[in-house]
Amino acid sequence: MPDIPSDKAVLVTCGLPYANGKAHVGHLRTYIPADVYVRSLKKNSQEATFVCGSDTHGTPIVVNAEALGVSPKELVQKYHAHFDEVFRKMEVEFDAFGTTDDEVNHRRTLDIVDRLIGKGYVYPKVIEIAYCPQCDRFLPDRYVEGTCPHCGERARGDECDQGCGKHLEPGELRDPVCTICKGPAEYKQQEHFFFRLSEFSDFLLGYLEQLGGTLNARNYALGWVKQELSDWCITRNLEWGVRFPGHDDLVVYVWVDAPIGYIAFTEEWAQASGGDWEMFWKGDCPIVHFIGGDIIYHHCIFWPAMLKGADYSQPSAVVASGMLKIEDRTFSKSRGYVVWVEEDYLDHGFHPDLLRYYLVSYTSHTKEVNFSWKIFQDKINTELVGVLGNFLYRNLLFAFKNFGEIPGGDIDPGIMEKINSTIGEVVRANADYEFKKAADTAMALASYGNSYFQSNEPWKLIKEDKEACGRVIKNCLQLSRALVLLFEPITPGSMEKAWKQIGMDSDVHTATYEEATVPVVSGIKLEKPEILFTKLEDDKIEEMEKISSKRIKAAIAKEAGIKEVPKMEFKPEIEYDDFAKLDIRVGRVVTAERIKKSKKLLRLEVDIGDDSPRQVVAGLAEYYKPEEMVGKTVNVLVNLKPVKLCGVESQGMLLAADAGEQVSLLTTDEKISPGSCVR
Ligand code: B3M
Ligand code: ZN
Repeated sequence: MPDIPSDKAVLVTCGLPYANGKAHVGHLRTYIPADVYVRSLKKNSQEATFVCGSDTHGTPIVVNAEALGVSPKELVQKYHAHFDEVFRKMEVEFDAFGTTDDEVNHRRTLDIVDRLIGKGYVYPKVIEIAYCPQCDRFLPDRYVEGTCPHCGERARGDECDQGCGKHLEPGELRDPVCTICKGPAEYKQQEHFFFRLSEFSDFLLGYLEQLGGTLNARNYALGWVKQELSDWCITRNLEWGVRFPGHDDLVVYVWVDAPIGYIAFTEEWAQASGGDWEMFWKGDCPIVHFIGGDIIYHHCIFWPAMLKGADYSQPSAVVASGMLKIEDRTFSKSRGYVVWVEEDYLDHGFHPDLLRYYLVSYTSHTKEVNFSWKIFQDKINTELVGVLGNFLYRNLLFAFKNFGEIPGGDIDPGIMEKINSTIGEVVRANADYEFKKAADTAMALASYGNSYFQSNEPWKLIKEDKEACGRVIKNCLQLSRALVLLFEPITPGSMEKAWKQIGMDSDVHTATYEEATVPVVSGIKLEKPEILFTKLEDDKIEEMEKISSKRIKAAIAKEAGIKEVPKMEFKPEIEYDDFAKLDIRVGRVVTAERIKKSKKLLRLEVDIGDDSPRQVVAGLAEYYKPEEMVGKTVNVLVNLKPVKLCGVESQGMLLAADAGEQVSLLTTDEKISPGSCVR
């Protein structure tokens, strides 16, 4: 049973991207299905408004801006423009894409906070706030790290991101450390303001029971509400953000003004379009939030309680997507398991429709998508190219070549019935947020089209009975029309082309499903069709896999503190005899000291199993302290002609691995006596 009435205008939102970094495929895991959902609502003649915007406040942005030496305003403007452009390129069409730093959002946030204060839902409380004596500053959220009090894992000030995922209140974190100077932090008392979330348990229990959307959201939230709900601290010591009323040293916590952005962006849409924002936020028109599965608590507990407390309407449905894996590994920017939308996808010439189709049809919306270039290639080539593209191209090309226009004849009632039943199934699947099922159902109609074309053998019929052949092709064109309308929500750009190819000059993006069963008009001229989806070749995919594995290698090296080796040409081949001339021995460093006039050189005495230690000068002073060298097992080329370096004679050469900025001594993997030969 769809949880959204089909006779009311719907407001659809997407979780706001942090304006703090580039768009990656993980972001699209939520945005593409939401865009497909809005397009399919409109296709089903339902009014839908789609708003989103950049989340511009909060400590991650302030910390990042400080690190980059720019203002938070500059940082968020850069990434807001970036997301706006990426969404356009990926055909995600919002009716408004604002920022939470827009004046409208400041105003709306103050209205809501003032209402909550006025109704006694906000109270002051002196709490322990992490403070850094070295930096002489308070440490909200991402400015402090430590141990999670619930699970003992490393955690950030406001969430245990490495462990149990719980939201952490200020002061909860154990062993606080300042993330700026890495020094130990302490807790200092300070007055902050709390929202009485605990007073909304009964309301939330009733609200969640009737909440629409995906079960993962409702059940996760119900689980929380059935436990003890604690009040939320809704203020932070930051300069950047929405000022807390009457306190110039405090701003509201980012999870207060971020969701209020949904309302502000609806207002911005209304201002621009003459629409009515209050029919959603003060009225009974449904609101559907699309979010990532990691922010259910905020959207199903904190946000509806805040709206209820401030006498605003609450969301009708929360649709929480599964997360994304890259090549079966957990998505991780720091470990290189990331695919950037622009530099890894669009900049390599991939059409947005391919990724849209992959993300929507890979698995059920609440399950995890694994992005793998090989699977991507296979899915596109088998389904978009092999089934949909193949049917559209072959029947249009046959019609163009043999008739030049839409032929005469009747549409079989069976074909119309097939189209109608398919559309009914697709509408129901989308209403249940089952976008994979909707895509597969539409693709099944394309397979039906291929079998219909194949079984009627128009290439023979054209020779025997051109009229009968024309009827078959007209039915294929009717199926094509339905398919273009069914796939417009998923692959809008390609279907815009296909709509013209079947002789339509109207706008496919505003056409509705009803038009799928309006008979195609005989006599309409057809142009030579172009291929809509081209096969992804192996060498292209191998090129993308190389980019991914190079990034992962670099990330692993970086995480292990190993510098990447600059590309160095290999030397020409030698004979074994050339190598045999080298006399390399194991040595143990006996003494080590810096050479006065040099920044780079160390003077060493190395025991190489000879009567007395050998004096060796080594360019290691930038990588090893003298005291670190004493006792080390090293490898020494002992038959190199002696040479004077900075006036000190070197009677041999230490062997070390050189990776540009990093140098590491060659040693042996177990104790072995000095003088042992290296072969
Ligand atoms: N900016 C992004 C996240 O935590 C956060 C969402 C806000 S939605 C109001 O996924
Ligand atoms: Zn500090």
